[in-house]
Amino acid sequence: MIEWPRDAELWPTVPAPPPYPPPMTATRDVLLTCPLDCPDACRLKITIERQPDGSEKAVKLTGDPAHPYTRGFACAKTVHYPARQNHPERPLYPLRRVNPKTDPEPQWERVTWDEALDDIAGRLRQLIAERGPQSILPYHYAGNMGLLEGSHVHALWRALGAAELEETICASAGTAAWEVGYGTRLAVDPLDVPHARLIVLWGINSLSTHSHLTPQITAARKNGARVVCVDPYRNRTAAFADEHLKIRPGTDAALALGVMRELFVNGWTDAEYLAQATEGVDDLRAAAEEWSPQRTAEVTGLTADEVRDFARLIGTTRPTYIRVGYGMTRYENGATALRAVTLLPALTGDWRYRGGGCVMSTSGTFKLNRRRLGAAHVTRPEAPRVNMNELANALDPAVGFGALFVYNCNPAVVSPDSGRVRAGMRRDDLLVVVLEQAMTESARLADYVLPATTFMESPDLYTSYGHFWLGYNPAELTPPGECRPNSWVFAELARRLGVEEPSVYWTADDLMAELLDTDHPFLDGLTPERLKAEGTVRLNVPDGFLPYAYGAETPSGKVQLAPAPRFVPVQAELNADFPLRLLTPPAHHFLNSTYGNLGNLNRAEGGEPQVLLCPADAAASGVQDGEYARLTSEQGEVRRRVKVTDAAQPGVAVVEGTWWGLTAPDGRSINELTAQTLTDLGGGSTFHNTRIRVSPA
Ligand SMILES: Nc1nc2c(c(=O)[nH]1)N[C@H]1C(S)=C(S)[C@@H](COP(=O)(O)OP(=O)(O)OC[C@H]3O[C@@H](n4cnc5c(=O)[nH]c(N)nc54)[C@H](O)[C@@H]3O)O[C@H]1N2
Ligand SMILES: Nc1nc2c(c(=O)[nH]1)N[C@H]1C(S)=C(S)[C@@H](COP(=O)(O)OP(=O)(O)OC[C@H]3O[C@@H](n4cnc5c(=O)[nH]c(N)nc54)[C@H](O)[C@@H]3O)O[C@H]1N2
Ligand code: SF4
Ligand SMILES: [Mo]
Repeated sequence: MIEWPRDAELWPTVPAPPPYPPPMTATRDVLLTCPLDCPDACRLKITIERQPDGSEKAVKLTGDPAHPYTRGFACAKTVHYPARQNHPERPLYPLRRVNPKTDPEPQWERVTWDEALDDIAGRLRQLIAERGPQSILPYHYAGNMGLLEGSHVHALWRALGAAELEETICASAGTAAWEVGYGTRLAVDPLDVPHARLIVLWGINSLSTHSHLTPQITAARKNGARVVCVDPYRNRTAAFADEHLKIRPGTDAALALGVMRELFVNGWTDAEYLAQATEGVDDLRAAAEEWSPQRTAEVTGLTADEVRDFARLIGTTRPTYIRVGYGMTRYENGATALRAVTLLPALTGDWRYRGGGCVMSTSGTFKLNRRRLGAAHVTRPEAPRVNMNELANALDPAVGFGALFVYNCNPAVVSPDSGRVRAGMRRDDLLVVVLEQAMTESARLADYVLPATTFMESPDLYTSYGHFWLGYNPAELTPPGECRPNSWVFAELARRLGVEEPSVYWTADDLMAELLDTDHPFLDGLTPERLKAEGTVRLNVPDGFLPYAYGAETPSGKVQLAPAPRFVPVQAELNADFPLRLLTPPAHHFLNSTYGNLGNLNRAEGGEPQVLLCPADAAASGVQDGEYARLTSEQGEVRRRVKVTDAAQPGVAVVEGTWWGLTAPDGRSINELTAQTLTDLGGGSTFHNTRIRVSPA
């Protein structure tokens, strides 16, 4: 028999059972705006899963079914964002390079944030003292489109008086051209596209690069609309269209002028619109007069009948919706090309019809108070300006930059003449800091790699260049390791450098209050509280918005047709040495160089970059399908596998996508072939201007 002690205190204490472990499968769904440089700015539904150790991880991503424009799907690339976010090589801690940057394989030591920032700040302070703040070159683009992490964080550099980087790599030629004709970049509501009877996709591979326009185009098609694609090669969009005009590269201004002539000759212009809303029609008529269908055909490589039929279609179909991309702008004569094309709806009066007109970007509808965004108000007029397309030149030692600070950008891959860019980054007298989410080839050339957060890990606001919704993202995930938002890194550097400008230290809340502090009717009732509560809010752009029906936001208040755009051929002519024009447009499964480190997306793109050649050019170059070939330009040489296809036209070679050099057979970026040449207006990039020869490898 057991004898129990009478005194309860003598009983053995039973330890409390441990709490039930959280179920391993617990998940929650969150809604966030896609931060990538893409017009669609999708509202995404992201599934976050709690891990056994209590941490959380994004595991699945799709589109928000409730968002009227996103319509429940994400693109073929961003559905894989979780793999990029959880990538095994994602930098999680500050890293300092321990071997020379000229060694092919970088070696790193992990350092604390304090060590890294103290040393970087010390070196910047020394540079400022010895050579002035203008010896610091920040380099950035739109890896993150957030108004805080993408746009506002430049405030530090302006407060310091560092060199002012002109962000020209993508849209500046188009923007400058649009401004001449129309002023601010306003646009037709993408949800009005189903009203269009003719859709022209002109120099845009929209099925790949603007995929949420596709349901709208399909709806228009169901209503009987025709779809025409104008592009030098048969891309996905051309294959989808009812008709493909395989234009010779760099000749769009000629085609637009040829169409205009037919509009004038056949009386397909809208006299009332021209009188009320435009200025300079006589100059445009005179410029168009020279462009008979025959001459237009000779220059553009189309037939005279194709030119006539295209003009008739545009002239007699209301509403016609023209969606231009940046493809035609990436030439020496690119801004003029875009200006010519975008003036077509001013002749036909399409701006007066719902679903008619032309769209390049909706950016101008976001009438935010941008006065102090990026501390623009403290920009110093004496700060040297550097066109980002000329980075290769800027990194020449003679120019005198002592520090390069890269964020939201991957210049070793995406910038023109990238062979020289890489050589410049390797200079041992240049401090290179790369703030990154991925171990990119730019990061591999850094003295310091600093680990950045992603859009799920820090709060931000997002506009769009393809629709009218403003987005707000709270931070939904705790950053892994020691990743930090750009804004945190810059504030910490600013503190160390004694920067007093208050806007440098703004949080997302401060910035939101500032940006929404405006009386513009498009932002009526759009308060920070509402934006935070709803997450995505449509601007108060009126339903059935007709942006240029009565004129434009130009100094005259009218759409400016004069001075008329005039066709000037690309000066870098094809010749016996360089008989082919090389186009390097975006790949379906990458977003610029983002996603280039995901194996499955590389495989979806064919496993390695390929050069498309038509059978005649392959034969003339002595190369065969499936073999490697050398591609040589005035800038450099790369090796690529050949794909012989009639998708390409004679005289045109195509390599889709800015692949990581690491995934190419020779380790080289395609931009080793492209040049720093600038556009006729806006200082833009001219990636498709490149002339090359192809020879057996
Ligand atoms: N899947 C995917 N989507 C993306 C991107 C991506 O990399 N991948 N990038 C994003 C970014 S940053 C941007 S700027 C946009 C760019 O998206 P787009 O504007 O669609 O891309 P572009 O490089 O301008 O090329 C578009 C098309 O123009 C054609 N083109 C080239 N030269 C000419 C010409 O002389 N005349 C005409 N008519 N067409 C020509 C090219 O062959 C190509 O098919 O896409 C965004 N979306
Ligand atoms: N040959 C050729 N070259 C081209 C083009 C072409 O068509 N042909 N297209 C051009 C165009 S249109 C563009 S827009 C440029 C784009 O060039 P980039 O702006 O360099 O775009 P990505 O290659 O996507 O690289 C963006 C980088 O930013 C990083 N990033 C993203 N979010 C953050 C963040 O919050 N913080 C930090 N610190 N980093 C972040 C990503 O990890 C990624 O490595 O490329 C241009 N280059
Ligand atoms: S990359 Fe573009 S299409 Fe893809 S999810 Fe982001 S915004 Fe949408
Ligand atoms: Mo771009």
